[in-house]
Amino acid sequence: MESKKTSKKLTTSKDEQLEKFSVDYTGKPLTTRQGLKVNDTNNSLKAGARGATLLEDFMLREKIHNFDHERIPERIVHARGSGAHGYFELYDSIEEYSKAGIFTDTSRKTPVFVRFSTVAGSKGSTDLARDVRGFAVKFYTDEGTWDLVGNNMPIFFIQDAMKFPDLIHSVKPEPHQEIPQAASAHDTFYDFVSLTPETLHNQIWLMSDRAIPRSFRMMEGFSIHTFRLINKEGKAHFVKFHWKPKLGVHSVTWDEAVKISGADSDFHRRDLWDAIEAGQYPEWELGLQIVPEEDEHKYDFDLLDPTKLIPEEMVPVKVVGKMVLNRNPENFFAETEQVAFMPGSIVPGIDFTNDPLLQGRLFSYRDTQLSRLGSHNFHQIPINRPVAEAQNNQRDGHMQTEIPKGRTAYFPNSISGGCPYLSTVAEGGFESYQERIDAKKIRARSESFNDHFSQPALFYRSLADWEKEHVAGAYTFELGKCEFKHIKERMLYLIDQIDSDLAKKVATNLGIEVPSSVDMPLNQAIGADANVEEQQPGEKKIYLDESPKLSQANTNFNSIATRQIAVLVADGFHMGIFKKVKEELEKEGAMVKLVAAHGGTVKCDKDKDHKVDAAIATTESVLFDAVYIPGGKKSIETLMAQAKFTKFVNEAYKHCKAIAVDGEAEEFLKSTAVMDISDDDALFVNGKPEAFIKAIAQHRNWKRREKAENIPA
Ligand code: HDD
Repeated sequence: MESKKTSKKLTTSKDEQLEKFSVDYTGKPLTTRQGLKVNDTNNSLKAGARGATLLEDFMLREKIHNFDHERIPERIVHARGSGAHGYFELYDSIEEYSKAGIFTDTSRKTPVFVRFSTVAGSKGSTDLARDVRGFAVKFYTDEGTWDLVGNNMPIFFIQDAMKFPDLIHSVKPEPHQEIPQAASAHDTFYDFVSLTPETLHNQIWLMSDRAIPRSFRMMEGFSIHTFRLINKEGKAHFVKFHWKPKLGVHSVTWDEAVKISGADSDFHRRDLWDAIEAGQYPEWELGLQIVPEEDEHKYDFDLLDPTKLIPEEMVPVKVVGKMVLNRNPENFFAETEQVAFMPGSIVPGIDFTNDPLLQGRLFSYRDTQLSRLGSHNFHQIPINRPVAEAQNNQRDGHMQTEIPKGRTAYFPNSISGGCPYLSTVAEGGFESYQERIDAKKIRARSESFNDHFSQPALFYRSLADWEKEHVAGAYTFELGKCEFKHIKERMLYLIDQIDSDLAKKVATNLGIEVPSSVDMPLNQAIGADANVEEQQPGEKKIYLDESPKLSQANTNFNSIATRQIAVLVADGFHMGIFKKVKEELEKEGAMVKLVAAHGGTVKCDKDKDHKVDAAIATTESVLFDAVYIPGGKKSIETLMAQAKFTKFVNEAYKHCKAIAVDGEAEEFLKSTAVMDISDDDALFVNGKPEAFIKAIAQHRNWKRREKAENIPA
């Protein structure tokens, strides 16, 4: 018999539901799938010890049969992902906007399951690819499941779902050789992008640091689409949803991303898991940008156009609640792999708009689960079960695991007393928003979707200098990987429309000129009979000089919680000051890790053993946020004798991280490539822990970047 598992703290109704399906084999005998006890699972049944294997061997057949079918198709996009359980709490009712229980009942703790992902790579690809990150939240509400399936960037590449297969085919590995994996830096992607100017806004975000987050816990999330909130009176407001991470929005540099991919390609997955195991639960606040229906046409862009954001300076984000992730899945496949998100899952009080990208998504997600999970009964898989009661007359099919009682499976019926019965709107029955529609059936794009340059330009203008440099570097890398000159030129032509300096910089790096005109067969991107002249992007509009909220330079820099601090030590390290530094760092929630010349334990100057977290041979500085080196003559001599410690410090310096040293470690620091110890806000020799902590919270000292850039690490 399988026993129930009770080791984890169950905090929500979904946790309790899942617990009923959890099994724990501790202390149990091995059996076949039929419950038969097994006495040998190492040898097949044979005619003699060396003889042929017998067909009779049902145990062999069962074991191999199961193995043969273990894999399911990975997601066509967002295949690589990591999930966690948690809950959502509302601060104050917003019943004036929405009647949804989740937005009116402050006493609720609504269970959530969240899956973060990259988009292009396969299931086993690196976490640190330059890519958009998926941010999908399943709310198990009392009125049914609501899936908010967003990304970490507030806009999307295309305006119509019809183009999604083309977009994805262009970014996925090229079909003839299946190269490159988890990378947009190749010809087919830029061929498509450069022929499809609507992609430029998301494209420039992809070139920014948002595409290489420090952690899933340090990313924003966005619904992208404008949705509707509906109140009890049936009045609607447009809404865009935002997730704001408590830890701020932070990224790694491209050089780190490349190196992390080798040092720990599970970096983001591990980071999420470890933070939750350590009780450092990641938190986001949910914010709403609300626009009255009357203001639908007030803006210089169309609210239904998913390639446009509403600058927060124009419509502020109203924070309404918070989400906490407090439990890791018990089993990756059962939960994170089998979870099925569908933007079509909504609840009364929330409704769709006519955003043509959203409309197409409403079909795609349900459809894809069938090929991924194999049966339309995928909603019965424990992670996909609603917490709200679910009953209807949809029946049978592969893997039906429920036993519906009774004689009827149709509606209306009298035999079952009309059950399951209908609910009035007042009782919670869902009613679609009664939007007036009076239009011709037409296969076309609205002219109000035409402006493809104003918002990428606003984004670029709003970035700090160091962020702009990163964008130029990213374009250089990505276009540098393209083979076709005409594709690079078409991209440069389009970048030039966004910002001429940026285009010039990238062109110089590529060793080509920014062209003044290019062959742009726009009716490929619009429609064979489209009037291309009319569809040309018009003048760039400046409806805001800058949107500071778009820059990571203006995020939270108030915490070092969960930051990984490497302490470089060898036998004889000085325990005195280190103890104080460690206490101070840990008090602020940082994770202090001893990186030593060898594994096992290392002795301090008090002759005490300290557990080593990582031997230098097994780790890299790119996996840490800051470095501390305590003094101790013998320890420092050992560190200085091993080149990898010097490389560790050089790289931390190159990546503009905080470094603090005490005592004899100053000598070590001077022997590295670190420059101008006195003139750096994030370098400390015999300094105060408080100053070190402040510098770590700043994430990076970008002022150092010019000096650090040329360090050959
Ligand atoms: Fe999508 C998965 C986000 C447009 C079709 N999408 C998927 C996931 C995320 C997004 C986060 C992973 C969910 C998970 O963790 O299981 N997708 C977006 C966003 C979009 C978007 C924010 C635009 C605003 N997607 C989009 C379009 C289509 C799809 C236009 C198709 C017409 N997306 C899919 C899919 C996936 C998917 C093929 C793959 C696996 C799955 O659905 O469950 O159906």
